[in-house]
Amino acid sequence: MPNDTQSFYVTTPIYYVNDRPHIGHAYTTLLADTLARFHRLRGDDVFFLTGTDEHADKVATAAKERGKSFIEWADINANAFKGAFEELGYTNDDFVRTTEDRHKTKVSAFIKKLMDSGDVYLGDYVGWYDTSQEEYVTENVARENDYNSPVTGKPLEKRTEQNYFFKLSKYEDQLLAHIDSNPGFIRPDARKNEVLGRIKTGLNDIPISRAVGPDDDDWGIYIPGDDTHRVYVWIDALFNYLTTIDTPNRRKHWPASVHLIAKDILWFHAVIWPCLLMALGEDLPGCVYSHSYWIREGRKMSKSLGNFIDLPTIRAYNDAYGNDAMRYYLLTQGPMGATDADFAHAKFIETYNADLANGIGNAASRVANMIAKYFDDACPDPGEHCPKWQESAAKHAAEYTRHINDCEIHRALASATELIREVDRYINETAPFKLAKDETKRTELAQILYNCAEAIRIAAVLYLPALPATMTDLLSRFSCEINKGDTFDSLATWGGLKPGDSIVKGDALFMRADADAPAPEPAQTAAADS
Ligand code: ME8
Repeated sequence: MPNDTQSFYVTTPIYYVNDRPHIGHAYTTLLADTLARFHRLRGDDVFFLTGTDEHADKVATAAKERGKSFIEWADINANAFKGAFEELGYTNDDFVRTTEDRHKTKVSAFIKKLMDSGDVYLGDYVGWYDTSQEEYVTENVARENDYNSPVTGKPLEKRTEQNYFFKLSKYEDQLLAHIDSNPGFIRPDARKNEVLGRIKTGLNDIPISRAVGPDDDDWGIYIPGDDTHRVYVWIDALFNYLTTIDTPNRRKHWPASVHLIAKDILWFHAVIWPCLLMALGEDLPGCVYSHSYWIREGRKMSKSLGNFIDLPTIRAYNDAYGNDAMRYYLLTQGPMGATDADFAHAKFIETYNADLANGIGNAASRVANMIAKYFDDACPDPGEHCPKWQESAAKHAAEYTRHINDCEIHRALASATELIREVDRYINETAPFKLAKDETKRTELAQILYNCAEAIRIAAVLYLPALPATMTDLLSRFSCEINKGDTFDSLATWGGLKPGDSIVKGDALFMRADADAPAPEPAQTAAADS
């Protein structure tokens, strides 16, 4: 590893196990996977964590509805998430379940520490509880929404509880100062402004426990020294980011570099979690990146509409167009900024054809074909390297790196796509297929085809974290095997291709897709256990 090796710790939300994974879960985990792959390639010491959040009321309710015990249902769905992420090729280093002892014992220890320091105290709480979201909403929010959930529209419940409270109010100034002096802490800016607006209306202390009811099963994490209260599921869940790496070998990864989440859970991550960390004397994460929502063909995805893009649908797309094609669509067209993104089949095909089949796929095959034909499958000798191309490739690689460091993966990929467009324009302008007819133009032809091949090789390096299978294939066809010790920077530097290196044509990386073909349908399988 290079000397400037840095720790890179990326997390996803841990997902509720009341139901199966869908595209939203896959999407956030894919973003994390892409960042993790990039940082591994950069030579960083990467830790990528995902997992499941299991002690929620809605998990217990879903289990009861199916006549299963809480843990039976949690096991089924946690395995479904684990299996899905494996199938989709995500490279998480660990998968945490909040029902595991390694998590539970550490949550108790952290809560104990907060009780000892006086940051957690016992008091009374009366409020409006949103059971569908497992959270209390403020009186204002309840009133504005006619006492229905602002997210799902389901009726709110008035609850009075004796609770353990966390002194959130105590950390308001410290949090504001942190947000102010770390402009990249909450991203994108639109989300930061929302959070700031809400903090400025004042932070109240928050309940962090729930009374244990007479019929409750034995699940959750008890408040230390009080088995009549359990740790509120949200507090239990947030701690996963710390409990999983709170071991002698993994502690070096704290603080997390990036917590990837969607807008629904921003407040917990951008306000409550940092304040808990401040109370514990822990460093704060580098960034909370909150993306927006996938919707489907213009409509919100919901259980009642039954229109979730579920794993079988993702699998159908992967089977029809390849895993990388689906990754590319999600990564480039997904809801990275502050607006929702529509999953539309027509858009999938358009993006696939424009950037993959007619983009890097076509450029690579055109150039490999010409090298095969005019230079016997061997990389031609450019003589001197072309400063203009060197500069352009370096500029695109630098832009790519800057965007990916800001978690703007869609923008980073656009830099790679732009490099390929430049190759296309260059081929059209210089028309190497015409020069090939003139023996006196051999040197020029060699230079042009070298520049094309080398620019394509570098674009493939930039695409690699997003399109691992196809770009590994393309790079090996262009004599660029990735060996131990290679880093993103060395691989993306001009001059990697050497005269004489073999260039293999191979089959099309991305077959052109028929725009009129219907959307792939999931295979009919026996009803899942749900
Ligand atoms: O909130 N579009 O779990 P959850 C994009 N357990 N992303 C989506 C999405 C959509 N339509 N729907 C869901 C929880 N997601 C808690 C988190 S973390 C300490 C505890 C993704 O199963 C997105 O990442 O409801 C969102 O934040 C997450 O799934 C919510 O998953």
